[in-house]
Amino acid sequence: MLMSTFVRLALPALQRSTSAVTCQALRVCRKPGPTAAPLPPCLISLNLRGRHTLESASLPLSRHLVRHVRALDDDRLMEVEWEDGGHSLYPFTWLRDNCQCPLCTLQSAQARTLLLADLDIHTGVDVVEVTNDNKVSIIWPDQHVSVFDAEWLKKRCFSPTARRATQEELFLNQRYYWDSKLCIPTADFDEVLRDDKAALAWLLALRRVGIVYLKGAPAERGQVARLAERIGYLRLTFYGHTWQVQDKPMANNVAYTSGKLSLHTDYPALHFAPGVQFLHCIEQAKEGGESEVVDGFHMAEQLQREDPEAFQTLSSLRVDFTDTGTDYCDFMLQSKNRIIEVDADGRVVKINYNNATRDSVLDIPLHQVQPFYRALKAYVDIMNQPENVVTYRMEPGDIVTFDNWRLLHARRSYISRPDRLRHLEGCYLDWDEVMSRLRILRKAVQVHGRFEMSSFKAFAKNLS
Ligand code: OGA
Ligand code: NM2
Ligand code: ZN
Ligand code: ZN
Repeated sequence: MLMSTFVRLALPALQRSTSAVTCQALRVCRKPGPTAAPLPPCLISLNLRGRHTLESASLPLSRHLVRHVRALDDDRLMEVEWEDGGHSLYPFTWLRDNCQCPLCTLQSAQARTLLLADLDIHTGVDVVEVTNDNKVSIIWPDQHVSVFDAEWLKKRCFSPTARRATQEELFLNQRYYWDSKLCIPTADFDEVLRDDKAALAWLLALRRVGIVYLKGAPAERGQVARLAERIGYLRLTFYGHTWQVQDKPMANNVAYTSGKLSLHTDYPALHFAPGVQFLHCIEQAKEGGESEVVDGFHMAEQLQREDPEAFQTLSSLRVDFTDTGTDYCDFMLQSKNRIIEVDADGRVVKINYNNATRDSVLDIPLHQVQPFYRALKAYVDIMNQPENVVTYRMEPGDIVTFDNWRLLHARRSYISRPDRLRHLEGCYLDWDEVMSRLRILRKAVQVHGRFEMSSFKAFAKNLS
């Protein structure tokens, strides 16, 4: 089992701001060369911004100084010239729509109260000017006044580069791809529950790498729920709030046997599969029951390179999945999902595949059936290559947390013994809630630019 040891990364920035705090960063070991994502430029700029914040802590609003503003009336745009020489353009309509004053915004909710019905989408401006405290003020033709913070404007700049940077900061969509050489990032269960910096490092790695191992949980039920509550709330499904993976008589799912589970994502029988999964080992089998994971996004990228036709098939055909039974209550699910889900720009965003719940109903034209099987086989063959699979064995007290939209996971068959029943407790969460907690923690830890950069320097070093 290739799993990293804990490392304590001293973060001078954090130490300065929180006395003698050291940060237990998560660490990934080696990453294969060809797929190593270079450190994204946006992370570098985040770092610079973080550093700047630290050094000018008493001047949090003066990071981006406005040199000049003017109205381009013909184009109905306001142009901001920044002190560093850069320019940003903002449409009048957008500025009026996003007036931050108490008449236009419910400040306690940070939500817009201005109605679209009351928005003149052809508005001009009377006056635009820079205030003494580095804000931009606009007087509208009806004498309504809007004042915009420079930092607020900077973050909302419409240039492609700025939009990309802001979206990356909000959604952290850059991923580190890996293969069998991955050392799974590992953290301490109690520390993640107790310490915000440890929790942030956990969630950042969960997002970027897709899997984090937590050690040291009590080997009893209830721990995945505690972990879910650290984030927000768990995702209820027909298998219950949490569920017990055990060899059960009359099992309502192949997971509840001692058989082998081939590489799968959980719950493609739902149109919105759970984004994140926690599995806590309470009792392990004496023989068998080892775990395997692959990076489904990386494998999809490989498929696209090696067999574009198969990639095209799996990212376009909608496959039927089904799940019927009784658990939390009775259920009769049907779904149609693309095995490789891509966004409008062709980027892979989700894998939906569990061979056990793939329906015998296959709603595709006759002549596409054989090409479909060929494509699926090509994808599964790639993910089964030993150089792509990470194998580990869970012991009581271990919790694996992973991206169920990205990873496929498997279990080797095991010998079931009634006196030592293998027992994992699992639960699901969704990415919206996980990302929400991540953003809050990042804000709480404050020097997030520096913090993230430090974490990812550790990753990058070990990944390339
Ligand atoms: C599952 C599953 C893994 C295991 O229950 O869906 O993947 O090790 N279980 O039992
Ligand atoms: N369990 C583990 O897709 C699936 O059926 C995954 C879900 C039973 C909750 C298994
Ligand atoms: Zn207003
Ligand atoms: Zn599973």
